[in-house]
Amino acid sequence: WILIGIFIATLLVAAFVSSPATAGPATLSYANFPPAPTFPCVQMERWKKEVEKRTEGKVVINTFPGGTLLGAKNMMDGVIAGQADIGCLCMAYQPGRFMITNATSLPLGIPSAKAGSLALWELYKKYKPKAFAKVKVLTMFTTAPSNIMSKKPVKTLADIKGLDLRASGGAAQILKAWGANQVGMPMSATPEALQKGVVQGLFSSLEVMKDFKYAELCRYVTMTDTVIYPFAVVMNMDSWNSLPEDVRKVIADMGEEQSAWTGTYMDAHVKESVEWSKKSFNVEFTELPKEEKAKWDSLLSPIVDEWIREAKSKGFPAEAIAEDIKAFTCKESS
Ligand code: 3IO
Repeated sequence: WILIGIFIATLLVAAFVSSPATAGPATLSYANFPPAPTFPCVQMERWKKEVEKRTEGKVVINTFPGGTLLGAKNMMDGVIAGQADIGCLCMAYQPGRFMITNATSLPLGIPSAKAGSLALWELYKKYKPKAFAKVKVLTMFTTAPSNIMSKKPVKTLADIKGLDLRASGGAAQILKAWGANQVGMPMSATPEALQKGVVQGLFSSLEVMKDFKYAELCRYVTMTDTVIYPFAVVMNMDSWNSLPEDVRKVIADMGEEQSAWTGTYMDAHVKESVEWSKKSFNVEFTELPKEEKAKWDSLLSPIVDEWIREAKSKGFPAEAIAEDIKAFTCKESS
């Protein structure tokens, strides 16, 4: 009887230990580099809430905004190494590392964050770039098209010549083509650079006028609506594989929805930020006259050709990538 008792007890313990239902919820850390009120963190909180709800308590997600767990430039490697289970990164901060997805920040005419986000997600699904082989990609999205925010008015190419403006990746290439003195740094380093006068402005999507209070320092906006910044949310492969199958399905099924949600949120939030900047700081918005705009645009035309040459030399199907981005963008904006 004693032996039978021990046998039954052993079975019970084994069942308890191996059953995921009794193991309690999986706890995941999610790292982000900019401050909590900014759009990458707003989408992070939305995703956390939806995943926790849809998995009915099987997952708990602890979010770390503001670079408290991983910073802008070590996000990808930090997630690969398991310092965070999940991380949100701006791919423009490592242009050579993410050749295919960063091609979305060529001047190819992406008109909105919604169209850009879905085109980027489609591009990722089609090419499955090797750059992501070591992680599980949960979603991708883009900012709205970039505009110039500056302490001085910029109305002509002469005004932008030599001006210290901050950007990264594809957007930085565009500033260079316009003759600005382009200064590269992540968005999270920009408030201090603006404050200290290291830069006279920046080139990014306009929701930052409100979310980072840049409108206080940058009283001028020049509308160019040129180029987006692409983002990815990635998960450590072991953390992903350790999740129960039904949880993985919920998360995988959310990839496209989260991309569209973030694009839609971004486009609406840009409008709100523009109105807020006008009302709160009397920010002056400049639309370039047609002839001036034509001059600015003509300086951008070599950029795509140069990228195609470089990407081809590295073995990428460069023309097909550029054509696909245009086609996916058209499809998503119609
Ligand atoms: C961005 C990055 C972090 C928080 C808000 C943001 N809005 C636009 C961006 C794009 C970007 O990464 C950049 O560096 O301009």
